[in-house]
Amino acid sequence: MSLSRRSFLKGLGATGAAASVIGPSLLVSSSANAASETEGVWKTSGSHWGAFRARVWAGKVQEIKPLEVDKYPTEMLNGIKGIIYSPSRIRYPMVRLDWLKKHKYATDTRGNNRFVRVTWDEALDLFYRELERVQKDYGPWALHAGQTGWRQTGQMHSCNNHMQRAIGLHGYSVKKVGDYSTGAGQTILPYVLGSTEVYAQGTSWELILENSDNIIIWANDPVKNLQVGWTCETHESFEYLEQLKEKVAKKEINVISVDPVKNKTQQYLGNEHLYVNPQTDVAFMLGMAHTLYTEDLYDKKFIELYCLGFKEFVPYMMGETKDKVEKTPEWAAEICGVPADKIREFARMLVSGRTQIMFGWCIQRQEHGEQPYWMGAVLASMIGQIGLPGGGVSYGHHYSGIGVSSTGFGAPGSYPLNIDTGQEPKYTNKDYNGYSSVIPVARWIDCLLEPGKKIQANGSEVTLPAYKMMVISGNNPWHHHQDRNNMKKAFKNLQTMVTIDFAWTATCRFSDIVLPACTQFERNDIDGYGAYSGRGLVAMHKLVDPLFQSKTDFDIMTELTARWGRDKDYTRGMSEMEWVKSLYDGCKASNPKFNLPEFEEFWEKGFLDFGKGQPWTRHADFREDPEISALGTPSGFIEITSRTIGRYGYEHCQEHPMWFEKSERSHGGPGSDKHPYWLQSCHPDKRLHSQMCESEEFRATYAVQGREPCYLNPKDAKAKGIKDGDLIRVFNDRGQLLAGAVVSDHYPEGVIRIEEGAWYGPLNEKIGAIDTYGDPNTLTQDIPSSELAQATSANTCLVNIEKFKGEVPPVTAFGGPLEVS
Ligand SMILES: Nc1nc2c(c(=O)[nH]1)N[C@H]1C(S)=C(S)[C@@H](COP(=O)(O)OP(=O)(O)OC[C@H]3O[C@@H](n4cnc5c(=O)[nH]c(N)nc54)[C@H](O)[C@@H]3O)O[C@H]1N2
Ligand SMILES: Nc1nc2c(c(=O)[nH]1)N[C@H]1C(S)=C(S)[C@@H](COP(=O)(O)OP(=O)(O)OC[C@H]3O[C@@H](n4cnc5c(=O)[nH]c(N)nc54)[C@H](O)[C@@H]3O)O[C@H]1N2
Ligand SMILES: [Mo]
Repeated sequence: MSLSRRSFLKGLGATGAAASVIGPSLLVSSSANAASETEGVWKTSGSHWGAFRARVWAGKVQEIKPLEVDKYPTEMLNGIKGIIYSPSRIRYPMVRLDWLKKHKYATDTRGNNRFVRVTWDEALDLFYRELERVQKDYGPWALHAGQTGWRQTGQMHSCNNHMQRAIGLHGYSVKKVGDYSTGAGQTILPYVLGSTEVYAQGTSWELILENSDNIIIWANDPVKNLQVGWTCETHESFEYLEQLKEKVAKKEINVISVDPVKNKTQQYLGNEHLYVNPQTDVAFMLGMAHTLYTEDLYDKKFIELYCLGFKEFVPYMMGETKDKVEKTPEWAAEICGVPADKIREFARMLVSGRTQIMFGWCIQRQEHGEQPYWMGAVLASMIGQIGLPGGGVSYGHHYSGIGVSSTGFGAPGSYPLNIDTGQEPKYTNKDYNGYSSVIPVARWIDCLLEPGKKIQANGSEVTLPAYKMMVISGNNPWHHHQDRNNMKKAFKNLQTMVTIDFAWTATCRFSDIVLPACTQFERNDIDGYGAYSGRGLVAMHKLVDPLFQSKTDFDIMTELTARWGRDKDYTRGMSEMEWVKSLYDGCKASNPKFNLPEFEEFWEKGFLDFGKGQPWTRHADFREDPEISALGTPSGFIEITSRTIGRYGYEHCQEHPMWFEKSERSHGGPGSDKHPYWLQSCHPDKRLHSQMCESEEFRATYAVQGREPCYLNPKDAKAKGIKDGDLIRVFNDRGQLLAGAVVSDHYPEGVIRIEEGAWYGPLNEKIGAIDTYGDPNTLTQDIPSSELAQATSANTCLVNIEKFKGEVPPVTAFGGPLEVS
């Protein structure tokens, strides 16, 4: 382990390694001048981790350097080679042995990882046979092809689109609404602020740095999370974070992190940290609102001009309605752990100058995850600065460069998701047999366990479809969903699972047909540079040919659709490069102001830079004139009370924001006597979810005894006899896993972290088997946020820990299937 860590560091080159404690960092040198010094050719590409140039020699990617324009590259670029050359690559089409040879789909042994190698033709014939069987024997309700996720970058090869377009040419199927990222937030905020907010462009950093007196970084870790982006990431935000750091040092801006943990951003900025008990932010905010109200510090004019329903909310806060408890700072202090005086002081500080509140997304990935965002909007309304530069509330400044000014450049379109107008699928049956055709994304396991069940979702009733078959491409549900043992139960009711991926993830292990796609580095593509800034355009040159028997998703789906004679409809008769050029030409035509060169010139250059955009303030137009620029809410105003939600009559999301106790909560809350530690499964610092976990050398730089790290407080460690570097068992009534202890005082007592995306490696397929690598979703709860969003509540999870004793099982997560001849 330590040996590979050393050789890894050596490979990084001389610059920066010591200087970079934090950050998308200086770990990777940003000069590309080595090109002439070494053999091979340099090719341009882009990724979720940024744009880069790769030196290719002897048919192999030798080294990777960030593009010169990226001033803050992430060290995750060092993990890319390990994705391409991972021992966990899917090499050949594989079919699960028992599914192939036994009757009734052999669901009892699903997950035993025993697979046989088949030819491409055999695999695609089986895939087609299953599509036919499901459409003929059941109907569109029996196929779920809706789950999507973090497919690699590149608009032409966007694999979710490829899979859904191909399946769409065969027949109809079950689709999803919402996502795991912001399920609760994107559902509640349209009722309150008129848009999802989470994915909207935010006030520009320039204006925030210029105008804010206070910035509250609430449940938010931008320094960690801005390392990756949905399209090819620019890392431009880090320029502003660097300036913010200077302003914090000079005391020009008062930054406060509200977080149970001293996170990477707080460590980087060196700002004040306000500790809050996990999952209690709504109580904390209610205590602050109470202070602003009773001390007459809130902006009455703003509430009157721009908001609706404050009058109905106040009696709740004052203890006259609902639970009849007055939400005093003393009441809040008991729950959130912040002393009452500190709550008052914090509330007064919020109105002492221009205050920008910046929420992250983790607190809405919890039970009642709708409430903190709604209450945050109420608090911001009481402060009265929504629509002012450097004031108000934002819900996305940590994501994909939101807040970097936009040039106005419109990124290229992607490979068409839907089948073309006028086309019909082979099977036109649209009869869903009384089931819903669209489900809330996180409820797909419930469908398998309780088919036919009726649930409430965002004002509608959903009947969970009894689907029998699932097709997965570009996402990893055996990473992203909660409660592995519950999933194992549910998967007994699934007849056929087809997965298309380049890495042998746990999802492949639990599938029946597995098809090897190639990585983005093995195909040609085009992508926008800067999801929100419109900074430029990247040519993604194929670096090497597809490894083993892998193929592009495009080729796989062309061959699949050929089985029912629809391949020409699928491809429109165009090749990969014809598609890339056509996406470029479309983009050139729709951006006349940018004078794009001809395709050949762009492709040769590899990169076009459009410079910086114009600063902008979110909701300034609404503030200017709330009638003409009304919000998208039913009333056009900020809805502190929502009549629409009130009419739904839900128990866990009522007409205004409220404090609800959680089913599991640490620090004296429900369940904490038996399982005293709150497990937060935050987004990984050195991965993109489960992507790059398969990158061996890179994983070795953070793994502990080959296992995923579990961070915990020194006192908790001591109480359990655990030392830094020990193997520990983390468990609750849902499951158990092995992890490596990292003792750190950045974590408070009672809070532990295992980052999401750690590959699931069960010792065997049995329910309850220990996970040998450390996937936190072995332990999380699969419960909805509420009847409104039905979103994931991964962060409502208590566990216990102990030092691991006994024989240490090997890690089973990596290295592919057990190939049976
Ligand atoms: N406990 C817990 N769970 C969580 C979260 C949490 O905070 N805590 N976060 C949730 C969130 S916000 C998200 S967004 C989800 C993420 O969930 P996912 O999007 O499912 O996660 P990824 O690991 O990015 O999975 C992408 C998969 O697609 C494959 N892939 C990538 N590109 C291609 C391609 O071009 N072709 C093919 N065929 N396959 C490809 C990758 O190899 C990988 O297996 O996880 C959710 N789960
Ligand atoms: N490096 C990296 N960056 C990523 C991703 C990745 O996988 N890797 N994934 C991307 C994606 S898909 C998404 S959705 C975003 C996720 O973005 P987020 O969901 O915002 O990210 P997290 O890191 O899970 O959590 C942010 C902070 O919330 C704090 N927190 C958790 N619970 C509470 C609470 O109850 N109260 C308070 N006050 N704070 C709390 C955590 O301690 C942490 O510091 O990140 C994106 N960026
Ligand atoms: Mo996400």
